[in-house]
Amino acid sequence: MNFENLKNTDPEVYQAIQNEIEREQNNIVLIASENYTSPAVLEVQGSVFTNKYAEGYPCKRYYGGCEYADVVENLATERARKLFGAEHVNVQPHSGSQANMAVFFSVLKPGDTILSMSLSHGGHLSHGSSVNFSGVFYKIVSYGVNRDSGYIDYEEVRRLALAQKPKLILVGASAYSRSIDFKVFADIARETGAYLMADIAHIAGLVAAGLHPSPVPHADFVTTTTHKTLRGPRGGMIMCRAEFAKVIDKTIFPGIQGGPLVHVIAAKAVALKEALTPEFRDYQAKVIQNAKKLAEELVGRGFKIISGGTDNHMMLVDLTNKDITGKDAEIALGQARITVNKNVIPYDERSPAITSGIRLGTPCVTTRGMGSAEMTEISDMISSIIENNNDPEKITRLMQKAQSLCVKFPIY
Ligand code: DSN
Repeated sequence: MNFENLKNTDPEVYQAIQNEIEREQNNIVLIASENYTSPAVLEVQGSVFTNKYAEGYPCKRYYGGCEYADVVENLATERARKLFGAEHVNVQPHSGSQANMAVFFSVLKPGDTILSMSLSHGGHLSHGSSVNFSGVFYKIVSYGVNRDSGYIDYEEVRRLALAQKPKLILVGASAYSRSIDFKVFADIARETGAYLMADIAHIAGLVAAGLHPSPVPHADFVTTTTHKTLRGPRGGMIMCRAEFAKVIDKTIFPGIQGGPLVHVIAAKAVALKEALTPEFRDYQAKVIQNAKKLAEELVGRGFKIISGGTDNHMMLVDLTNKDITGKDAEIALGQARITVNKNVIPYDERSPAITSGIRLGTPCVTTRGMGSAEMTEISDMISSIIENNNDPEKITRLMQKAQSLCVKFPIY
C-alpha cells in the first residue's frame, strides 16, 4: 500500500505509519503475541467493508445491503470450522477479551466461580485478574505451575476443582511454554460438573497446524485471537459445541457488541484460508523449531528458562541469576533493536512493572524467514546485551549487528 491519499490528507498520521514500517523492519521482534500478517490481509483490512453496518448474522441482519458482508462472514465461519473441526464458530468478537466475556456472560451469573490460571503464573488478564471485569464479576480461584518443574500442576487443578466446585474451568495462557493436556482438564471438568473453556489465543496457529493438541474435542468453548501465531488480523473468535451456538451468538450480538467489523471479518476469512495451506503448517513447524533452538542456545549461555525449555512458540527467561530486572533487560535489548516484553516469572518477588523475567517468542522472526543459524546469532546478541547493558559502545555495536540481520530478512 502506498498511502498516497493519506500523505496529502494527514501528513502526521502518514509519517507515523512510515515510522512504524521502519520500526517493524529494523527491529528483531521477539514479542510472543505479535506477528506480521500477510499483504492480502492488510489489503482487506483497508477495504470498503469498513463502511458497512451489518448488525446481526448472515441472512438475519438489521440493515439492508449486507449481501457481500454475508459472503465474507460465511467464508470466515466455514473456514474456521474446517480448520479447527469446530461444531459452531462466531467470528464477530472484536478481541480476545470480548470473546472471553461472551463465554462468561453466556453461561455464568455474577458471583459464580471460575477456576483459571493465575496471571502471575502465565494466565491472562481476562481470566480473572482483580483489575479486569472477569475478576470483578466472578469469584476467581487460581491454579498455577509447580515451583520446581514450571509445569501446570494438574493435581492442584483437580484438588481445587473438587474443593471449590467452579461453574467453569478455564485453561489457556499467555506465558506458558509447555504443551497443555486438554484431556486432563476435560476429565476434571466432567468429574466436577464444570463447563470447560480453553483460550488458545497464543497457540491457535500451532493447533490449526496440528502441532499442538487441540482442545476442540474436549472443551465446551474455545476462544482465540486471530493475530498471534494464527497470523491474521487483530480480532477474536469463539468456537463451541452446537448446543451453545444460540446463546453464544446472542451474547456477542446484541449482548455485548453492536455492528461487527466487517473489514476485519473479511480479513479473518483470508487469514483462515492461508492457515489451511501446507505452507502454513510448515511455518508453524519452523516457529516451534526456532523456539526450541533459541531456548537451547540461551540455556547454553547460562540463561534459566522456566520449565527448562519449550514445546511451543515461546519461552519465559528467568533473569534472577543475571543481575538484571526484566524491565532493564527490556530497555537494554530495545536499545540494541531486539524487542521483547518484561514478564513476571512464576513466584516472582518483583512487581509486574519491574519483573524478574522476559518473554520471548519466535512467530515474528520465523515469518520473516529466520531459521536455526539466526536463532544462534540472536541468542548470542541477547547474551552480550544483558552482560554489557551498561556499556553504550558495546550496545551500539550490537545494535548494528541486529540491524544487519533485519536487512537480510525484510518483513514484506
Ligand atoms: N497481551 C497479550 C499477550 O501479549 O500475550 C495477550 O492478550
